[in-house]
Amino acid sequence: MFGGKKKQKELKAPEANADIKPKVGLDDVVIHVMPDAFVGRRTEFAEKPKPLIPAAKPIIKPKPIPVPTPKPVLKPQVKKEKSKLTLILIIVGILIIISFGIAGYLVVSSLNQQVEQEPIVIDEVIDDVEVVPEEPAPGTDTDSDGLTDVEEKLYVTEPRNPDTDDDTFLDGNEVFHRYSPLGDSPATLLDTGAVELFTSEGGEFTFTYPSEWSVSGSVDENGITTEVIIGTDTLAVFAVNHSQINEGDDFESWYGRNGDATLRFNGLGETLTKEGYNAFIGRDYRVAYLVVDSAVYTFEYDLGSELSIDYLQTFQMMINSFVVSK
Ligand SMILES: [Ca+2]
Ligand SMILES: [Ca+2]
Ligand SMILES: [Ca+2]
Repeated sequence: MFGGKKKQKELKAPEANADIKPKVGLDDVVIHVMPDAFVGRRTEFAEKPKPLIPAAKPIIKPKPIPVPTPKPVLKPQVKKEKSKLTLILIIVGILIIISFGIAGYLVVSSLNQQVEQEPIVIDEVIDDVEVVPEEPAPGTDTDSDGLTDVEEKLYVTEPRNPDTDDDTFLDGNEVFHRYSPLGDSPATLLDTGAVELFTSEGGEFTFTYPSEWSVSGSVDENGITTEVIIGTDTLAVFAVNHSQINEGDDFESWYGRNGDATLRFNGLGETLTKEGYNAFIGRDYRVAYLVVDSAVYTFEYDLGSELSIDYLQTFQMMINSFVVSK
């Protein structure tokens, strides 16, 4: 088949060559020369006629208004600030809760401690009261005349007048010396009736004591009064004991055997009574040892359970009034 077409092309080749134009020779060239009138003149072009309808200005596409994209930083800042604020609020809230918790714990624990400690404190106070007894104190002397308010009743003197009879001698001083604090007549305390005279069973000794008080003496098998007890209008008690110093002994040796074991002999005060007897004053002025020859008369002011020392001046009065009858 292909062989047949090749033969046809070969047959048409001479016809195609007949259409080829012949080569151009010099005779066929036309040379255009510029006329002299136009040589050196500038080329001018006629102005382009303006179009009747102005060309529509190209529509300027409005530039897209740049929408300011929100700064991405702001939102995070707000978020951050918000988150910071939230964090702070959370922290503050936690702190408040913790504070309330601690405060509540402290209150509860303190209440518990109070509840637990109160009985202990009370026990301690009770123990202290039991362990440390209250020390006795001098009785009240309102007018400072040497007599307590309680003693002023015994001698019918004025508790708010230091010199009831206005004789320049204080009430207490007059009782101490056994004078009447109520005036010149009667002159002595015994005469006023405020005190009475006690005489021992065998008449060995006498002394005065407040009339309102009670007195009782004990006598040994020889009929000698060995002890006198004076009861007061309080729980306090006065006592007078009579004892003998052994032959060859003195009062110091007697005191070593019979005296106050808690007070040495050198700790005793020494004085003379108004009747001229040697008196050794013991502890707190509430013990006195009157030494008369070989006899020792011990005066003792026993407070009992009283905490007010109300009769110290009366105690002195009794000692000063003591007389040994030979
Ligand atoms: Ca007084
Ligand atoms: Ca008085
Ligand atoms: Ca007086």
